[in-house]
Amino acid sequence: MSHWLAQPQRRWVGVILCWCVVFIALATAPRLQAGGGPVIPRYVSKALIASDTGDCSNAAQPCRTIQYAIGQSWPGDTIYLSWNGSFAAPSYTFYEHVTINWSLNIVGQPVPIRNTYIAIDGGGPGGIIPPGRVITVTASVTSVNISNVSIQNGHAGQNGGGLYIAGGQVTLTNVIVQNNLLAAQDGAGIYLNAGGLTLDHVKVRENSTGGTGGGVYSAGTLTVTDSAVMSNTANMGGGLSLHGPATVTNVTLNGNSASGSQGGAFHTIGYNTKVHLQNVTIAGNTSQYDGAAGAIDTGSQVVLNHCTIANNSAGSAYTSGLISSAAVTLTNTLILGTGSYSTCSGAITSGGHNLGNDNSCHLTATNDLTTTIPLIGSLEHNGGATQTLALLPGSPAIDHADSSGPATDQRGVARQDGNLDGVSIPDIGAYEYIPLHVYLPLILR
Ligand SMILES: [Ca+2]
Repeated sequence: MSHWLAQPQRRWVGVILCWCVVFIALATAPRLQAGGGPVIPRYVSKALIASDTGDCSNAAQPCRTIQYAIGQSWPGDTIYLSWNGSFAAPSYTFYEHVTINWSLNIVGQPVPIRNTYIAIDGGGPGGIIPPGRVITVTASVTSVNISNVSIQNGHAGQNGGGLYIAGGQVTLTNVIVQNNLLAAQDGAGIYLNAGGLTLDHVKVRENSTGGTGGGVYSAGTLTVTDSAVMSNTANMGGGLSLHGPATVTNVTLNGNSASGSQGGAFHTIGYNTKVHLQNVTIAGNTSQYDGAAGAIDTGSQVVLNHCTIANNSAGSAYTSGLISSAAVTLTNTLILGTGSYSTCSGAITSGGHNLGNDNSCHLTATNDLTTTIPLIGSLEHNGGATQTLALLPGSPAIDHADSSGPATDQRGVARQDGNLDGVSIPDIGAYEYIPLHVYLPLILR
């Protein structure tokens, strides 16, 4: 009996069926970078039971390395870095060089216990793995969120010692970026090449390079909130090196140093770059080179509202506060220089209600105070997420600002009536003075 299809036709049907099977198999197989897969939690631990087998989705059988778990993940997955369970050694370190190629959430667990944390460590000089960058985020990501970890001891021979971001939107929450080291490249702590970076409740501290940007080098869009940039060093831009737009709110930059020039706390480059600072404290930063600004050196449009700039220093005899070669606007800002040289130099416009210790900051607008002693305390924890410089009783900054700023100060304290005259008026600077209320005892009749 002959088949209803001739031999050549049967061969073609077979080929088509085979391709259909292949197509269906491809369409239904997990595609790691194509997106659209189910969001699955992945677990990584270095407890004894952990091993790099399976897909890391079973919390009772975690994987051992972050990079293996990333290889198992789908875009949008969350990778949990678990605690090892020991109260004797609650801090926990993953020694790895991690590359993130697609959108992910990486969460350290638990939330830090008494100042301990889970760390991702790049090996550093003399570390237990060869030194390298800690985390690389490639340009193919859309969104990466990293929380509750320390990114530390990166030691790369390229830009970005702790974290390099090629593109996408990256958010760090409750993260410490510390002790990352470069020889002469840029962005010892973090290098943002393009895209956006948000830092929320982040400490960027003690990162160092002989290049530019000790804490963060940003060529993208940078947003910093409720965070501290402290004790970083670089040749230029000790704390921050800003080459793109930035919004900095409720932040302290302190103890950063530029060994060459251009800004102990931060510098900006690019006239069309706009940088906004609000409720920001800039204290104790240094530039060691003559002709450089101890605190801020700007080549961009920088707008400061309710900032406190004090106790910064520069070279043997130069500007300790602010140098502007572009356009800076100061409003409700307290700026106090050190040494015998001027506090400010360059193009500065007053938006009013500022306080300066000399006449160099172009404070000629409504209600500006010049050659005024501000009466401030030293940098310390006064509440809120960051250290601040408190206004002392009787400070002329109290109740002398306007209401163009936010309703709260850097700590989250409401702007209020400081001299108890019944009128609520904000104070100059990042700190709002809380008056001592005296209640007379009730007289019983
Ligand atoms: Ca007030």
